[in-house]
Amino acid sequence: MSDMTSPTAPFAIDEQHITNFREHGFTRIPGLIPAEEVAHWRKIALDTIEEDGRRAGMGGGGTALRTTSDPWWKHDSLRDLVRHPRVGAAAEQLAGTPMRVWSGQAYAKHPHDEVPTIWHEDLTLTPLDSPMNVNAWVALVDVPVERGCLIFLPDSHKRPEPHRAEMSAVKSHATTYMFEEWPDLEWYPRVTVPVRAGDVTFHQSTVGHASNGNHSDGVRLAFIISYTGASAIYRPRPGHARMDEELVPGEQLPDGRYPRVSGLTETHRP
Ligand SMILES: O=C(O)CCC(=O)C(=O)O
Repeated sequence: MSDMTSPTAPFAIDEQHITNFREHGFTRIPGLIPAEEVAHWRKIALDTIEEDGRRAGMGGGGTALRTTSDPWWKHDSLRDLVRHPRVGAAAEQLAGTPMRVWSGQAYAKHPHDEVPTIWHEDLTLTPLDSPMNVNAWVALVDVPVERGCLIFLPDSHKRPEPHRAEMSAVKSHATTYMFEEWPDLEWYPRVTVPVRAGDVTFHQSTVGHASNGNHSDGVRLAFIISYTGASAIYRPRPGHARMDEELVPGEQLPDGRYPRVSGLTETHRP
């Protein structure tokens, strides 16, 4: 580990991860969550999806993902994972700017649910103006290639602007919109990132990514935490669903529901 890069961070990530993330748009941090914590969160995530499960939308695209119907703040069980200080600190150090939590959700792909997650970038789906948005994909089980780990397009965040497509494009041709918007991306090398339980991958919202279906006998279980800049402005575009009635277009996000990473504390240990 290198020196602390933020006075509020409980630890510091290796410089190599910062370089990977900024150069290529993503990185994998092995073992960020210890095994006993992973077991605790795995049970909570599975139970919560079981109680409140629905099929994930992904802007109209086909996907086998199951997630919770309600946002994370309505699930006491998920709140501490969304506010995980070490994952937040890593996201902030990678981004190199103060960040806050935007969302967090458990996602399961059940055994032999073989529908892939479409090629997409997250920015188009995000109703925020922020110079940086980061997704942390927390592996709660081992996810080898055949279980549907993430596949990234390295360097795709460096493509020419505009980086955001219209939501109407995602809704009308979800499975092909990304390569129609940015045809060069279809010919970029693709990097498949198998992960062990407790590993976390981080990617920028402008990076193209997808995942295959689950061709294995075990569930693929992950918790995805989305972070945005601490000064992000809520700016929904046509086609964005309204998730939170309290948000005011054109204004910053309230600290209570969307906590700043600098305010996250270690309260959740099992
Ligand atoms: O888990 C998946 O298949 C997709 C995840 C994803 O799109 C993301 O983390 O941004």
